[in-house]
Amino acid sequence: MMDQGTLVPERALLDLTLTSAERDELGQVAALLADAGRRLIDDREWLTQARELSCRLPLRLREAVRRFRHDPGDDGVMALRNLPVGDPGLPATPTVTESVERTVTVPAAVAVLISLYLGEVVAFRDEKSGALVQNVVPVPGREGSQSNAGSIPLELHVENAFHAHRPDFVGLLCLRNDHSGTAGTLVSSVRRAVRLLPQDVRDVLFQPRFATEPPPSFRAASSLHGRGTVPANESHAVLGGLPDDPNVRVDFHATCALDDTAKAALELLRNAFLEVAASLVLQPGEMAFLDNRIAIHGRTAFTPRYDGRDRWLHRTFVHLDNRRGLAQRVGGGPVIS
Ligand SMILES: O=C(O)CCC(=O)C(=O)O
Ligand SMILES: [Fe+2]
Repeated sequence: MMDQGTLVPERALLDLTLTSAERDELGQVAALLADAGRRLIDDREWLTQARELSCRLPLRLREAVRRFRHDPGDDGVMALRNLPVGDPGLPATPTVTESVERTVTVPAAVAVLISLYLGEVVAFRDEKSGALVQNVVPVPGREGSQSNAGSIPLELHVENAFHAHRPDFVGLLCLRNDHSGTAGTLVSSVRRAVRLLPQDVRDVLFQPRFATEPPPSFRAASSLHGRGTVPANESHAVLGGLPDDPNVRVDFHATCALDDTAKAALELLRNAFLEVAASLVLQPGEMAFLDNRIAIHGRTAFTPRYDGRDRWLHRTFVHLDNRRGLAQRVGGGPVIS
């Protein structure tokens, strides 16, 4: 596995550390939005205002986002640093399951503003109650879960790989890291991994010889509501598009191969991803965007203390196309059913 140092030189173009003047500029726009009439984040009028205000982000930030949207680089990751987020002033890290951020805060406004400059924020009705800003926090009793509530290593996955309208990008904004400051989002990219695979293995991965289950969060939600909301588990290919620069659709916890040859190919793909993976250790005030078509992600293990100061990320999902999956959007809005 590469260490973080290996990642740095090649990443220079896609990463941005705000100057203190830019941090203040962004803080002012976020504060304006956080004060906007005490609305809820999921309120359509608030989102409209957030979309307008996203055009007032610092110029270099807009340039970085535009560059990343055009070409997410070999890693499919953009890291933004020195955002106006972090202690002092944060409440205790939430500890409840399905935690989301409904009321407008400066960190939530920062996450939404940047996400809305990248594209359209979306969420899934059956995951974390369809909230547009979700909390990634360790939950007591869920340590061993293969979800973002856990604290054991989380398997590499494309976000919501089972879903036809899975996000194009995932945003992760760090409010607090774990106590040791070492918990990392493991990131890897198909652009790097595919180069390690022989042609016959790639050929198998390009064929519909795989199926992917919904994650535990979706399953819980659908049984809760007694709805058949989860799309049929159709067989699909793991790689798609251009042979030498494919998109990827896999979750190494939830995707299974439908025959032995496919199983062997999937294992080789996992090994290739692990070989080129890097741990992106987000510290408070840092936000990563992952291109969910190219990059896959997981998380290293950490030890939660449940003392109000545990690791806390805000998560957003972004689509590039506001008409994608429109027929499945609740009231034509950002929540996908
Ligand atoms: O905790 C992390 O760094 C990532 C967790 C994750 O996969 C997610 O929230 O989608
Ligand atoms: Fe994830």
